[in-house]
Amino acid sequence: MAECVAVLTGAGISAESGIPTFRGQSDAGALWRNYSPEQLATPEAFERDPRLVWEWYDWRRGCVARAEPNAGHRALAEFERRCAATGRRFTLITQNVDGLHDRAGSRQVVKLHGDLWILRCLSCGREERDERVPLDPLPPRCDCGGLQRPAVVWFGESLPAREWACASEVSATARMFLVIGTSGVVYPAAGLVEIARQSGARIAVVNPEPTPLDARADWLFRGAASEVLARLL
Ligand code: BJW
Ligand code: ZN
Repeated sequence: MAECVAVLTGAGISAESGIPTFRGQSDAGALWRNYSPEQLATPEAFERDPRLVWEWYDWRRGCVARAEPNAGHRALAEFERRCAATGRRFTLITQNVDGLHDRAGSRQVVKLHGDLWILRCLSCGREERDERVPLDPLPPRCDCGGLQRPAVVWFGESLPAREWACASEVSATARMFLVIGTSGVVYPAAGLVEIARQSGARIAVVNPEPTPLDARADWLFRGAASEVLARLL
């Protein structure tokens, strides 16, 4: 079977594109209007105040629309091309919803937490891609009149079944598992590292800060994703 390389990315890989992380070094950096992600990224918050939650997403969509993929995203796309050229299987598992891996040219991208640019109707379930920035009106509505939500995964919600199955399978078969720019505190995504390790993968962690996943690492690269990945390439 082809040698398999898997990568798990988090918000840190997009930090150098100017997109705020969820749990910044200083708490203030991760807050939006004094709300933490744990207060906004929940179905309960959306039920309580859909407009408030949508204002947060609309602001983030604006940040992402103005951003460009950085050298870290591009290095992973190049890594994928090199794996393809040498007969290795490469899968990029991301917790990010910003779409910057796609824009950098990555092909095999498994989006565990959904997509910021897709809206899902709460009444008829229809999903549509909508790249307008800003969205008007807020909250947006489907053609059927139903309230739309961002097609992302909030706390307490299950991850999309197909993506989760693919990510677990890839993690269990990887020889090499790279963990880049994630605080490693959100499950089940963080648990993929343990799945990979128990299946015999060598683990490399890339992060300027310590994380709970460091204890599982065979190699620890303390630094920004763009610099470390450029060196690794
Ligand atoms: C750089 C850098 C640079 C900076 N270069 N690096 C087991 C134990 C405890 C709790 C649970 C558990 N299992 C499940 C749970 C509950 C919960 C959970 O994990 N809670 C914990 C937080 C306590 N999980 C869930 O609810 C999940 N669902 C689930 O389990 O379903 C089953 C179930 C159903 C019903 C009941 C119970 C269970 C769903 C989780 C969904 C997470 N959703 C979000 C929002 C997505 C949409 C959106 O974007 O708005 O996903 S929350 C947010 O956190 C987002 C991220 O993908 C996710 C992870 O964050 P990430 O990417 O790691 O970012 P940061 O900011 O935390 O870290 C950035 C890192 O980058 C830092 O380390 C920096 O140092 C680093 N960095 N610059 C490299 N230049
Ligand atoms: Zn609808």
